[in-house]
Amino acid sequence: MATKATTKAPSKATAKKAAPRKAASGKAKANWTIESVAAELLACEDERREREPFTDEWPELDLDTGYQIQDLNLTKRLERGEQLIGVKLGLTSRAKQQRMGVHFPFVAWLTDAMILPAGDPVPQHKLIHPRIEPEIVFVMGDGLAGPGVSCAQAMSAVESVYGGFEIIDSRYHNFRFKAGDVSADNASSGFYVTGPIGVHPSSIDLALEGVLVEVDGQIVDSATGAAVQGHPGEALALAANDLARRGHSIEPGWVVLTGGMTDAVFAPPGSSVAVHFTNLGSCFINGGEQP
Ligand code: 0L1
Ligand code: MG
Repeated sequence: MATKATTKAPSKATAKKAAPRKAASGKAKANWTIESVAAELLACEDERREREPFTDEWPELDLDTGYQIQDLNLTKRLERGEQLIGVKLGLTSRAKQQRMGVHFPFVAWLTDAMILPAGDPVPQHKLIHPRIEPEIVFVMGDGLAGPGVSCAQAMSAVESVYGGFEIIDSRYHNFRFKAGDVSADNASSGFYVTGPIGVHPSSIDLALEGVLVEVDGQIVDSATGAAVQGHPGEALALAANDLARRGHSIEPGWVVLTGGMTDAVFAPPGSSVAVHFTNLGSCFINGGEQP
């Protein structure tokens, strides 16, 4: 499928300045801007430091302003040598939406710094409070450019499908955030692991693909692919259409994480987590060591 939009790091010139904000009491609060929130979020990530959500002080920080912050930090990630390799969706399942209190899906960036080789432990020394969630992962054969992309069109651009998991890590205390906070925070990005079996999309019914989540030998959650927007291909179409609104498209070769199928589980040092898919194999991870 032809790619209509280009994928480029967004220009800083597009970033709006935020007006000074006042608390309900009328007292002026911190004067956050797109630039200062972006810098603070990257600093929190680099320093393994959590903070309270910006919307406590900047209630107008909405999804689209969060996207501008996310885009600015993508530019900074690329400037420091990371490669853009794809996108990830957040909150595509009801389980995740209910748990996080944000009731619509959104899109964030994946760079090569977020790849964790299968078999590595949770890199606790780089993370604040990691949680693990199972995901259906696509590798794109063709590009995909919205608007108006359907699930069937999206699936025809997929080269292979994997099971896998994401290690999310919010920069917000207790994962407490609103839509603007979490989109700014690149949808709590941390790391992801791709499972051992890749299949052509025509050879699997993804809506029926099951997953069991095991923590320390106990099955704690389960879902099927239908938990993700009815079909993970719907999430892929949603990503293409949402990115088109932002002037971007999905590129051939990109990885797309379609969103946590279940609520995420904690992965503290010493724990062990596995996700078992019906047809896409199992992935295991050790919680690693206290940093
Ligand atoms: O911290 C979060 O749960 C927000 C990111 C959601 C990621 C996902 O749904 O896959
Ligand atoms: Mg996820």
